[in-house]
Amino acid sequence: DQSTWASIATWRMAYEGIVKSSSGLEEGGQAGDAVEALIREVEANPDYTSVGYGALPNREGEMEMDAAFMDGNSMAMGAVAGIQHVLHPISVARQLSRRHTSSFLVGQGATRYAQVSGFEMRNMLTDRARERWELEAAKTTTPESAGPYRGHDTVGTISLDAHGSMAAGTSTSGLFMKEPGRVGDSPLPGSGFYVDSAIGGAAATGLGEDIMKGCLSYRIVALMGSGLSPQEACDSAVYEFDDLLRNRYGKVGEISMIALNKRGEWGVATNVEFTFCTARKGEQIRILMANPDGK
Ligand code: SD4
Repeated sequence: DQSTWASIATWRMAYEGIVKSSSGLEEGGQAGDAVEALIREVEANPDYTSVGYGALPNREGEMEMDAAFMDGNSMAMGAVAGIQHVLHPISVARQLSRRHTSSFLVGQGATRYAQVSGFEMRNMLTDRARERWELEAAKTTTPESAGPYRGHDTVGTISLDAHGSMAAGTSTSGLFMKEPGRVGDSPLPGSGFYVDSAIGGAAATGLGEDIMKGCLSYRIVALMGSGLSPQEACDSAVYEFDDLLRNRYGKVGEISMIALNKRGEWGVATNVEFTFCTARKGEQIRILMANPDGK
């Protein structure tokens, strides 16, 4: 059914964004616009303490954000890593995706690009974020002790529009108390996200260092391309890679994956417990919980 539209996104924090972007999809809007609108909603909300304004800073008390955007028709991809003082990293990533070269910028170069391109600049550190950093800074002494602070998550989303086009995006401030310059999976195509309108898309949340070892978003899209359902592809990618890392590396961090195919069917798998949001034409927008046992 070419007129089907659908979206899936990580975490409860995506709910308001999924409501907003669904009304655009309902009216015939584009998947890329839905992805950007959803993520902007999360980035602007200081109550969501892991993405955008009011998120949690690195070890030195500075906010460094990662974000990416991909268009599943043209395969155009843009990303930023370690960008600072920019309210909407997703919009910078999307604008970069329209370039053929220099479409993935890091650090000062990314920040400078956003500034000269007229993106809204802001001090992203709220008083509440600074207070939490001060408390944590008193305890954290080495980069190795910076772990995935609970509730410190990435917004990742995949949308299918009524015209059959798909897009994906991510945005995060990465791990709380991360080492300055640390980049997670979220801006890396194939790891934090991937989408191909002819097949479907996937996105990740969890410990980026482990997600990127398995290129899990690409793996899920490839498995869907070889005929697996989104649920089968997510189960296969997450559980097999979780086993592989446990056996060969000795440990594994949190890994949660979402997927959506070109028919609007979705899947999700996790090695911890996590929530996600879904929207599909003709159905109610839902917040759902997944757990390591699969259902
Ligand atoms: C990262 N994957 O930077 C992100 C953080 C995250 O749940 O999603 N945490 O590694």
